Amino acid sequence: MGVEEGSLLKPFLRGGLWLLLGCVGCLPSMEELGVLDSDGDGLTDSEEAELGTDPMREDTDSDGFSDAEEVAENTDPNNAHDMPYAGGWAIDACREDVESTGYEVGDIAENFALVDQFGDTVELHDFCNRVVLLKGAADT
Ligand SMILES: [Ca+2]
Ligand SMILES: [Ca+2]
Ligand SMILES: [Ca+2]
Repeated sequence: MGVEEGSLLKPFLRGGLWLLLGCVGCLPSMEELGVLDSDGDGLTDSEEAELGTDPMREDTDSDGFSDAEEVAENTDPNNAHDMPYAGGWAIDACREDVESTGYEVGDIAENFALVDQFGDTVELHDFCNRVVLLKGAADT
C-alpha cells in the first residue's frame, strides 16, 4: 500500500499558504520600518523628522535643491539662503565648526562672505583645511 507523495504535501502546502496569508497583515509597514520616503526626495520620513525638514515636500526651503541634495552637499535644507555651491571650488563640511583664532599668518580669520568669479556667494569658512589667498581691491 503506497502513499501518494502529493497527498502528504497538500496539507502542509495549504497550511503554509494560510500561514503566509495570515502574516501579511502582521508585517511591519514601510513607515514602521523607517524606510518610507513620502515625497520621494531620497530621505526617509524618519531622517526628515531628525533634520526638521518637511517629509511631504522634496525641497523644504524652496531653494531649488532637494532636501537629499542639500544633505549630500552639507548645506542646510531648512535655509533658503544656504544651498549647494556650484562655483567650481571644492568646499568642505566643517564650515559650521570653524572659529576665528586671530590675525597672524596661519591663524583662522573671521568668517565673511564674498561673491566669487562664478557669481556664487561663498564664505571663507566654506574652504576648511585649505589655504586661501585673498586678493582684493577697493574703489577710491
Ligand atoms: Ca523624503
Ligand atoms: Ca523632504
Ligand atoms: Ca537650503
